[in-house]
Amino acid sequence: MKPQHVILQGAPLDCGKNRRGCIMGPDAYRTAGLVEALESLGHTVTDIGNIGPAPYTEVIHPKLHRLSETIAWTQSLADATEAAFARGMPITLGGDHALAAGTVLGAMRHAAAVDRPLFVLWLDAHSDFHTLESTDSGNLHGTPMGYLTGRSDFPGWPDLPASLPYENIAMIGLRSVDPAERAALQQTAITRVDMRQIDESGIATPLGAFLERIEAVNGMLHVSLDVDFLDPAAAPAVGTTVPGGATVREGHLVMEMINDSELLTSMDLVELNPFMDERGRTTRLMVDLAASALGRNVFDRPTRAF
Ligand code: 4U7
Ligand code: MN
Ligand code: MN
Ligand code: MN
Repeated sequence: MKPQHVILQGAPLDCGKNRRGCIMGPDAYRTAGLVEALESLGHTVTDIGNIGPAPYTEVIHPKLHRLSETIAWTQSLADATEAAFARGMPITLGGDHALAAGTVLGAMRHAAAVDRPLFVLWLDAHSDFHTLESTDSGNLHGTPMGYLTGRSDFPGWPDLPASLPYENIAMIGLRSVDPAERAALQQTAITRVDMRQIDESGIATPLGAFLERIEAVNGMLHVSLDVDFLDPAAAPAVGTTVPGGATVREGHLVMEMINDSELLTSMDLVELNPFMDERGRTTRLMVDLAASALGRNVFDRPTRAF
C-alpha cells in the first residue's frame, strides 16, 4: 500500500460485556511497537492518545449492560473517527467490539461527505448482529452490526446518515452465531463466510470477490478485526474464546490481500484482553496482522525484538 498518514486513536472501552480487561488494549498495542512497525513500512503515524466517552450518566437498564456508557462512546468515537479522516487513515485500538458502532458510524459520515460507498469487512467468530431486543446476554459488543445496518430501533443512539447496506458487508470467520442472529442474517444480503467454508474452499476466493466489488465502485473499506476471528491457540487474549478459528496464516493472507487491494481506508483492532495474554503473544500477533494490512511482508523480520 502507498504511504499513508495513520491516525492511531486509543478507545479503552470496556463496557460492551462483563469481563474486564479490554481497557488495557490500547497501551498493549503501543507497548508491542505498533507505531514503530507502521513507521518502518514508510507510513507516518500520529498517535492522538486515548479517547473517552462523551459525558453521560449511567441509567441502570434491567437487561442491557452499561447502555448509557456505550451510547456515550458511540458519540465520541463517531466524531473522532470522522475528524481523523480529514487527516489520514484512522486506526482504532480497542477496547471491545462495541466501539465499532462509533468508528463505523464515523466512517459512514465521511463516506457520505465524499460521496463514496462504504464497505465493511467483519473478521469475527461472531456476527454481532443482535438488536437490543434479541440479545440474551445484554452485552452490547454483540450488537454493533445490528445498530449500523438499522435493522431495528436503537433508541437514544446517534442517528445514522443512512443504514449500512447489507450488500456492503462481509463477515468472515463465523462460528458462533446465536439462533436469533442466524434467522435475521438469512434474510439479508450480507456475505457470510463461516469456518466450514474456509476449511473446505479457503478464505481467498470469497475475500477476493468482496474486494473486487469494492474496487469496481471506488468504495471505501473499513476492516473490523476481532481477536476471536483467530483460533484461541494462536490468540488466547480474549474473553470469549471460540475454538476452531482462523490460523495465523489465514489471518495474514487476509491482511496481505487487503494490502494488495489498496482499498483500506480505516480499521479497528478490537477485543484484545491483555490480562488474558501469554507473554504478549496475542498483542504481537495483532500488531503483525495490522502491519501486514499496511504493507509488511510476513517474511520481513519483525521490527522489534522482545
Ligand atoms: B464479540 C454473544 F451470546 N452472541 O450476544 C452475545 F454468544 O464482539 C457473543 O464478537 C457476542 O466478541 C460476542 O453475547 C461479541 C453470545
Ligand atoms: Mn465482535
Ligand atoms: Mn467475536
Ligand atoms: Mn469477544
